[in-house]
Amino acid sequence: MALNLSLIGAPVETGASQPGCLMGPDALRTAGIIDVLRGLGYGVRDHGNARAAPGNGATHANTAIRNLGETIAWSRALGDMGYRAAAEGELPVFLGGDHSISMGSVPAVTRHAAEQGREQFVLWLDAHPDFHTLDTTESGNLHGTPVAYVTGQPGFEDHFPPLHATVDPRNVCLFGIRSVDEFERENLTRNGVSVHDMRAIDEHGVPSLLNAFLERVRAADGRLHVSLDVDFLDPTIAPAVGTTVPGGATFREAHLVMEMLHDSGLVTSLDVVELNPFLDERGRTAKLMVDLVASLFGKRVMDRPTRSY
Ligand code: 6HN
Ligand code: MN
Ligand code: MN
Ligand code: MN
Repeated sequence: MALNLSLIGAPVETGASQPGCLMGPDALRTAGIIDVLRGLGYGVRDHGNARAAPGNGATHANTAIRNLGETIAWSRALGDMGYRAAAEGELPVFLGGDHSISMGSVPAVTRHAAEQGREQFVLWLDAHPDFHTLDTTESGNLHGTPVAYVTGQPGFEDHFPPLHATVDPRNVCLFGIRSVDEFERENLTRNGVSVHDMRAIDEHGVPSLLNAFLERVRAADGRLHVSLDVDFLDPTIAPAVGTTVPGGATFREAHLVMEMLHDSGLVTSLDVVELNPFLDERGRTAKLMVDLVASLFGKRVMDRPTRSY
């Protein structure tokens, strides 16, 4: 792992149904993310919160879509910032913001990977596949679309920034999934996306499923982007998200994922998304997210003081 981390605040809520994710980056800072990462020995550069140009009023034939112009502007701004951080050799950490921020972060790192002749892989830790296109989303919430956009599914090209390189859908691993819309189900299978739903995690456990994916990344000498949605976690431990789904990852399952990612040495960029501090209980979800990030960057059980959230 690179030693310098670039924190990019992405105060975005245009892709979500409820307001509040705008406060996500500041809540993660309040929960101590910078000191925790410095304490683990990293150089941390906090770029502060990004800003986007005003939305251009873009519209779409699918009239359910909300905040299209604003979300396009965010994807452009974060795409530029993220690419610069990656090109400078830093490890970008995108602090969301709703999951539409990945329409900037993933294209940014995928562009950098392509320029280095490296293959990009994506581990998507989420209750949802986020595989709608602009034509299929019924909620109109664009946080349900980033995986489709970054893998080059049709219909984004007239609207969102052109992709310098797409992610091969077979290089995407969805992990923790338990709420899939009909269109997503069919199209995920057709595109060869790996889907490890909660049933698979119950049955096989985190290690065998995650190790198989990490081995593929290693064999390809790939770069690995991790996108961590708060709703990957069970709502009983992580209430601060607008799209809770019961039956999510437990505290230890989530930490184990992070610990294995650290040990792999493969992670080259990260999103922390969907934290809605307005829905939190005394900061417990924000603190849990920071603790999970700490595990991903090398904090171990033996370093961990006993603490409750
Ligand atoms: N997320 N599939 C649902 C929709 O509205 O399209 C949920 C999307 C959730 C998005 O959790 O980032
Ligand atoms: Mn998501
Ligand atoms: Mn989700
Ligand atoms: Mn179109």
